[in-house]
Order: sequence, then structure tokens, then C-alpha cells
Amino acid sequence: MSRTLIRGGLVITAAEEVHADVLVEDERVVALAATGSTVAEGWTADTVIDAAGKYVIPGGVDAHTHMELPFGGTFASDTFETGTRAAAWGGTTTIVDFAVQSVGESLRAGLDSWHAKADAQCAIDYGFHMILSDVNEDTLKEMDILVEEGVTSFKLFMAYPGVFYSDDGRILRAMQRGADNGGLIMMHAENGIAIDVLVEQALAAGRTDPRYHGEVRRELLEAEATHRAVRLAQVAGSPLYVVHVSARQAVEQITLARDEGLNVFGETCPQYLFLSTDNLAEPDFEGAKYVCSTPLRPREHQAALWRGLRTNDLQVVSTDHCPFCFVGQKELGRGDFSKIPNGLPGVENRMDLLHQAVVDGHISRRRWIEIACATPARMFGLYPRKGTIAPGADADIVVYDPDAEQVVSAATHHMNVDYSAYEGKHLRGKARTVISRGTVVVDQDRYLGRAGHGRYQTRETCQYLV
Ligand code: DUC
Ligand code: ZN
Ligand code: ZN
Repeated sequence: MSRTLIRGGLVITAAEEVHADVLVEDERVVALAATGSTVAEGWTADTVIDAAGKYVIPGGVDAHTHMELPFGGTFASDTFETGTRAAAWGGTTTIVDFAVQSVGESLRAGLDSWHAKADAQCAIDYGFHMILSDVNEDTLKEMDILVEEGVTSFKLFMAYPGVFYSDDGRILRAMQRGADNGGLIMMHAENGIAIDVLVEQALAAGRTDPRYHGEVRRELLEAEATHRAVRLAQVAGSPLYVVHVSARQAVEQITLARDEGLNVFGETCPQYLFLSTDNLAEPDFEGAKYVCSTPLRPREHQAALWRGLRTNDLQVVSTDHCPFCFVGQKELGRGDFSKIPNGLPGVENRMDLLHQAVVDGHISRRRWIEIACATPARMFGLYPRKGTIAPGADADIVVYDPDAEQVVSAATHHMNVDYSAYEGKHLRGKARTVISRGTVVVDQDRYLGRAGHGRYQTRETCQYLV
């Protein structure tokens, strides 16, 4: 048995902040005791990590990533190996990635191919949601089996007709099934049918630059789809988790639903909190770096998102990490914004950007941990194994230096992508030591992890439901 002692830090969880020493045996936390107490002073360990002046926080849980996602004729540029390594560098110790069912394929086949991509590759622990592209009698039955096996959430798309899109009838059927089997329906809420009309019209009028991607994917079409998803879920009697919320009007729909007592949850992403349509309008096709869906919105929307996070109308910040290199990938859409692969890198930056939000006064320290660690773990059935520091929890722990200064750059990041969406941004705070199930994987700017350390996590159903 190996023992690790993390001494003298400020332990921050969603629930509290305490000056405590944390004792780890093998892969688990076994005890916390007040720093300086006779109990803590009596502990011995093989490895002692000095955390004085630092935060000791749960490893981040990023519940929305797309490693190696096939999209727009290319693949997201991070593999499970490179993407999970980058996540570890940034203080994230669990990801939940989206396995994809292609049209005509079974859920099992899609899930198997995602296991094959991730198996023995990951630096940190990982689980899967399932993207349902083809709702039919067979796949509805398969949903039950997947929930039993620990794949307890299913993403549906109201966007991308001809690819991932499901119509309202299919969505309703999947929601009804989720209401029965406990699976959580995650929704990409944009009216893709209407958006495709606007795309066609924009291109015909010669509006081909990246900024038109933001213009055609109208705020109202996000709000309308969010409203429709809420009501379909209400009719089905199922919970609903709306992914990557970016528009103020969509937050309003979620707030309304929650005020009515519905089990509706909302996620946003750092790109919507820190970037805007100003980035999409950058000249020389640079705006392509910021093309994702839902799209970036005018800066004014950020205040509504921050407010939603403070009031708990939004509960989770995930990355929707889906990187495409500028050279050779984003460039596929020169002269036609609709051919720019959708997605932004961010799995490495999320914990630090949200810490900067603490520094800037948007959220408290405990709320930082709540939206980035504890709530995603609870939402997707991983708590308290993940998302907190408590006896019995996996020892996924970050010793975080709140005073470290860093400048974000593609020159120094570890994601397999040739640009950073946050290039040049000054941030206060950085993960100093990152521990995954008791193993130090990053320490003081050295990577000590390995592909294959990360273990697949089966998940319980959403823990916010009675
Ligand atoms: N949005 C993105 O930006 N990329 C991948 C899929 C999605 O819904
Ligand atoms: Zn989506
Ligand atoms: Zn996504």
C-alpha cells in the first residue's frame, strides 16, 4: 500500500473551505484532518506534498468532450491520448466524452468503436455519453441496456439535419424512454431546419465569412429549440440537460422551466463566457478559429450566463472540447463558412479560466468547484467517487497555485491543435500538482502520467433526481 499526504493546503469543495491535511492510501482519499491537529501531525506517508499557500481541490470533471470526433469531413484533432494528457495538465482528471451512433448503426457498434479509440490511451479517467443519431425501436431498446451498463446519458440534436438531427417525434420517443429507464437526455438545442435555410440564403448572397456562422445560427433559434425541448421533456415526463447554452434568451427558457419546478438543467462553456462575436469577426479568416455550435454571441450575453451560473439556473461548465487545426481543418471552410468544422479546443483551459472568474468576482471559490467538479459528477452519476475530496472518494486531487501567473498560448499548451482560442490571455492560477487515483500525473511543469492509466468509468443515473 502506498500513502500520500497532502499537507497544509486550503481544501475547497463545493460544500466548504477548510485548512486540512488530506491522507491518500493507494487510489482513494482515506481521511482529512485539521492542519496542525494531533491527528494530522501523527500521520506518516511515503510521499508528502507540501500544499502550504495553495488550494487543494477535486480534479476537474469535464462532462462534454469530443476526442477524435468525425465532423465535416475531418476528425477532431485530439486523440484520447493527447486530449486526456492536456486535460491533466489543466487540472481535469475525468472526462465524459460522446460516443457516436451513426445513422443505420446500433448504439452498441458506436459505443464499441469509442471504447476502441479510448482503451489504453487515456491519461485520466473517462466515461461515455451516447449520441443518438437514429432513434428507432431497436435503439430505444438498446438505451435500456446502456443505462444498465453505466452509459446513463444520451445526446440528441435538434440541429445538423442529415447528420445527427432528430425530429420532434424521435426526440419525444427517446425522452419517454429516458423517463422510464433513468437515462438523462442531453439536448443540442438549435433549430437546425431553419438554420439551414438561413445558411443557404447567406451563401447565395455572398456572405461567406466566418462571422455569418454566428449570424445565421440566430439567438432566437436557440431559444425556440430550448423552449421546444423543455416542453417535449415535460410531456414525456423526463429530465432534460441542455448542453452548451450560449444565448441569453435560451437561459431565460431554462430559468422559466426551473421556476415551474421542471427537472431542466443547463450547461455553458468557457468560450461563451470569455469570447464573443468580436472573435468570429476577426479578419483574414481568423474568425474560423471561433466557429462552434451553438455559436459565440455578442458580448452582452455573457452577463446573463454569469448570472445564470450564480443563480443556479445554469449548473455546469464543460468545454465541448472539439479541436480542429486552423491549417488544413478550419481552412476547409475558406469561402464557405458552413464548411468550417465546428468546435473549439479548451479541455486544458477550463479550470484556469473559471479560476480567473473567481479572481474577477463572477463566482465564489466554492461555486468554481461546484460547477466544474461536483455538479458534473452528480449530474452524470459519478459522485462522490469524483467531484469532491472526502473519505472514500477517488484521490483525484489538484494542488492549485492561486497566485501563479500564466499567459495562455498555443506555443505552450498541450492540446494537439495549432492555435489557442485564448491566445495571449493573462490568467492568475495554475495547477501545480495533479493526482489521478492516487498517482501524480503532473508535477511542477513535468508530466509524469502515462497513456492507459485512465480507467473507464461506469456511471449511475443522474443524482439530482428523486
Ligand atoms: N458543436 C460543436 O461546436 N462541435 C461539435 C458538435 C457540436 O454540437
Ligand atoms: Zn452540440
Ligand atoms: Zn459537443
